[in-house]
Amino acid sequence: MTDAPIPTLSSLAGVYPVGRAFIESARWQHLTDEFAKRFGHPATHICRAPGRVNLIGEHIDYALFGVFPAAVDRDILIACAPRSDSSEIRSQNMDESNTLDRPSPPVDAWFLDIDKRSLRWESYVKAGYFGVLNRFFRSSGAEPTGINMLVDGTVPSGSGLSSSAAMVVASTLTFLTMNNKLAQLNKGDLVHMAVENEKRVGVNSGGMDQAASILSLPHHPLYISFYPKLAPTQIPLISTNPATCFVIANSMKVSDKLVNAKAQYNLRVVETLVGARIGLNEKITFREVLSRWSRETQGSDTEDVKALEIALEQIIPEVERDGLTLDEMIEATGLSNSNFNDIYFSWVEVEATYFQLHKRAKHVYTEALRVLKFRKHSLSSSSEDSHKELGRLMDESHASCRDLFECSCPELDELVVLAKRAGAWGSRLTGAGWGGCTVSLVIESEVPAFIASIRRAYAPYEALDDIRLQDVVFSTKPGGGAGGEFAL
Ligand code: NG1
Ligand code: MG
Repeated sequence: MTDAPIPTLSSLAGVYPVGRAFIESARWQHLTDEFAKRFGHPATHICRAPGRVNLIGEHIDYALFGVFPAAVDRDILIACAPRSDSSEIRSQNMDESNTLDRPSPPVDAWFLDIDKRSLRWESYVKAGYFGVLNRFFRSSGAEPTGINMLVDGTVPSGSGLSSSAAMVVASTLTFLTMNNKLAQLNKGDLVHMAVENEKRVGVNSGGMDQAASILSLPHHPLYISFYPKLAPTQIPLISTNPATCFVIANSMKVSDKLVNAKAQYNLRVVETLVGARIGLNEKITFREVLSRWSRETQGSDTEDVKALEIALEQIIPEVERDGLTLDEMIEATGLSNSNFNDIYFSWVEVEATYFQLHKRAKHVYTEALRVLKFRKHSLSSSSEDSHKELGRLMDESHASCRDLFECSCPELDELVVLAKRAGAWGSRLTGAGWGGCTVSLVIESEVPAFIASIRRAYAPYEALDDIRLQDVVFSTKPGGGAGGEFAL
């Protein structure tokens, strides 16, 4: 794995003085025109951050195992300019139904009222603002600049393509740029900041989405490991014969992670953390368990296919396979009720009758193994056998998400079956699940037939016209991260 120095943020080309020749797309032009119309003066910058599709490695970033996402070309753009008259923030959205045009609360209140119970775009803007205020203004007493901003997004929300991370990254970049703080950070700092910022909105996520949105390069999926520290490796796409691409299909079931976090995402974070400590009696993640185990048995800390294969036999916690009640789970950890509550429930709300430590652990280790195999095959060859193997790993990943991690839903399962029937090498849910999108590996020349076949068979697509259909099923190749393709 390369561990190259991370470039400074000032070289980050996601932040562009408006008027530069490369801002040529109609959308960018329309956004800047609209900004001038609404605020009565031109925008000075546009900050851009893309969504991402996760190719494989689901729900293992917060267990600190490596994942394999790629940025997509759908993104969030924020046109912005400083205000000369006050330190107010005014933020509007090109989508009129999404307008928030209220002054921000006074900065000294240190309270940017984020409503954690509903999915609202401005919460992510506020989360970005909070992080920048906290880091640069809280103790210095300096006054942040007022900002007008206009947001335009093409990443569908609640679809597993990380519109939330794109929004947090774009907003964090906006506040950094407007306050002249970019040069003080590098891209790694920005990833960490965006991860912390997004947690303020109420989901205790790992770092995959923000890292993919910031660190991706065009034509390169990203292998990201999180242990012992964040380490991105951009994997060049090899040209394959036949040429393949990824097709994203939106199930049109919105996955409302904030509303359901207690019984879904945050619950899984707790189950995987508690599962990791069984038998060890300390707060630890599954990746660290592997590390300790491999040091003890093999003399060094390895995360490779062999180590994971052996680990699978030996370190999945032996706990009740049908799940544990809360009391049983606490007993299995050896902690007192109050210690358990302090460590695992003080920062998160969860709700469950049974906690499934065994199934979740099995998913995490098998998925981590699949990521390593996927990485190996995506690098090694362009043969048809390789495609088959990548597809098979994607299929297995979906089955594991469905049966062991229980983060799928009937709509996603149906789309996966239809994709396989339509000829995909492999197909799986992408992102947190419980709704949102699938991703399928498809031969490029077969994409139109593939999409037509899914359209005929998937009932929610029946009523869609051609234009609307392109919004919900489309092929994609790995795109550039927050501005990376426009290097200055
Ligand atoms: P989505 O829901 O697709 O944004 C979430 C987490 C990721 C990762 C995936 C599951 C956030 C911001 N992101 O992604 O970190 O854990 O689920 O693999 O919550
Ligand atoms: Mg998200």
